[in-house]
Amino acid sequence: MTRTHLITVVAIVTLSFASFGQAWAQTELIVNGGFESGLSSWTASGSFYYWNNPARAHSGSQYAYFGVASDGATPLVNGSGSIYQSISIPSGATSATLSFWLWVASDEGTTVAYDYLYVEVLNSSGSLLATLATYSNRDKSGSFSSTTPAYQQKSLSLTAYAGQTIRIRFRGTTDYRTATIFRLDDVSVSSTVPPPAARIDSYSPSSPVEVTVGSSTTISVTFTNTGNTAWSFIAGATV
Ligand SMILES: [Ca+2]
Repeated sequence: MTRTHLITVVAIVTLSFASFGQAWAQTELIVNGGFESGLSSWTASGSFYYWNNPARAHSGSQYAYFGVASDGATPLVNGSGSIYQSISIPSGATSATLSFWLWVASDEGTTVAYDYLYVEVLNSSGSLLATLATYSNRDKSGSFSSTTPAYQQKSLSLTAYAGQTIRIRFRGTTDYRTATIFRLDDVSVSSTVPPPAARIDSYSPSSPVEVTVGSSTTISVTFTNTGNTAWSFIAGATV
């Protein structure tokens, strides 16, 4: 007498994504934004300098400035200068914010603007895309020789540039007389990227397939990364 046993083998296929479970990622894109390494990582031209004086820095001991000669004291007349840094804002970033601390000290009045500091966005070729903000002697917090730091934090949105490589440039100009100094410290670009996600688009075989003991079969699954950061795929199967 023969008895037939039906044995069902259940295969459990585990699909996992190595970067799942990540929180929203916040990334700092500016290097040496506090100028503690001088103008390292910044490309400077003209009369834009840095200075070491903990009493005048917003944090640390150094800051960048425009409006005064490289000796840190002589008013810069008919001057110009800039610093910029290239950054790549991740595609899919839901926010990107440029922030910095600015202290404007001037012997000019506050009625007419003579000396300027522009905050600009350029493309990777150096073409001007936008002027995000314009500051001048009208924004001064005290006289040119004032020694009490009067930094103000500024925040400007860069979200529109998600997925692009851009230059963040600070560019100054002064007129023919009367000093204005723009002190700049703790420049930051913080971007926020959502956690990764995935969608299963197709798989095969899509109908039951018989696998005999000692043999193997191939299961093919196609995914789309629907998040904004890269993930790696780990497949495991147990029988
Ligand atoms: Ca600093």
